[in-house]
Amino acid sequence: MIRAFLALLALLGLALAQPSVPVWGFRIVNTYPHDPQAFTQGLIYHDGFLYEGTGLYGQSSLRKVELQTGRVLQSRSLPQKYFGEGITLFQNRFYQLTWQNQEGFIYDLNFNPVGRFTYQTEGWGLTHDGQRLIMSDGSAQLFFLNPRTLRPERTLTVRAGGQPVTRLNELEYIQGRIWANVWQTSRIAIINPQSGNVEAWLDLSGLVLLAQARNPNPDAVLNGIAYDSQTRRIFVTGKLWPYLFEIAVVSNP
Ligand code: DDQ
Ligand code: CA
Repeated sequence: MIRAFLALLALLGLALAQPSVPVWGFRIVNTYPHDPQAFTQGLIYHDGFLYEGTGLYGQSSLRKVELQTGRVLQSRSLPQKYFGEGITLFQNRFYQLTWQNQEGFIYDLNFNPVGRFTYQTEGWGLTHDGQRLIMSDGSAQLFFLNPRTLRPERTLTVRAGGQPVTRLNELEYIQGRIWANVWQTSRIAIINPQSGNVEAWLDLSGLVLLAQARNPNPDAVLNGIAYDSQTRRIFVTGKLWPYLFEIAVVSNP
């Protein structure tokens, strides 16, 4: 009894010792249409266009999308047995993960297949830091892949206030931080890539409410972060969302 009490006290002390993670808000800068059939699993911005990876068996694709209209300009389907996941563009090659197939696809800028690779975990989100591809698998771990061998060279456990953050999903490397959607939540974790600490939460529940009003499907979760490094624009959307938003972070909401 006393022991349990002491253990509880120790836990409480630990919790209090952890600096709390700030929660940031957002402002909508622009609203664009988004294909409400797109089960968004990967999103990036490159050279004036969005590129999107979509999931679900038989509906998975890699697409080039016009920002202003949401129009799909080009699309390559994955074979029926693959559930498409995160995408990134590294040195003029698109990399696309699959959920439970443990197999990734590589394409050139015109979506011509140029290779495949395998991995040992599930595939969820994908981005890169200019040196390595960074991959999530639904756990609290991030894997840094050598872009030549596509083997993990480093794993990083993501923690917020000392606690592991599981279900890390779609990723984007933005100004030296890894941004990660947390599956089935309205929050993006902003992660220090050295320590794995969540430095801030970005609370997008306002956007989630907007999207849910249009599509109450429980799978229609926040997912998809893209960054235009040239103009420093940040885009977010969700699975089956009718909108894609350009947002600005408000650090004192
Ligand atoms: N993931 O994006 C969290 C990695 C996977 C989401 C799977 C959502 C289930 C949709 C229905 C699956 C039908 C087999
Ligand atoms: Ca992304």
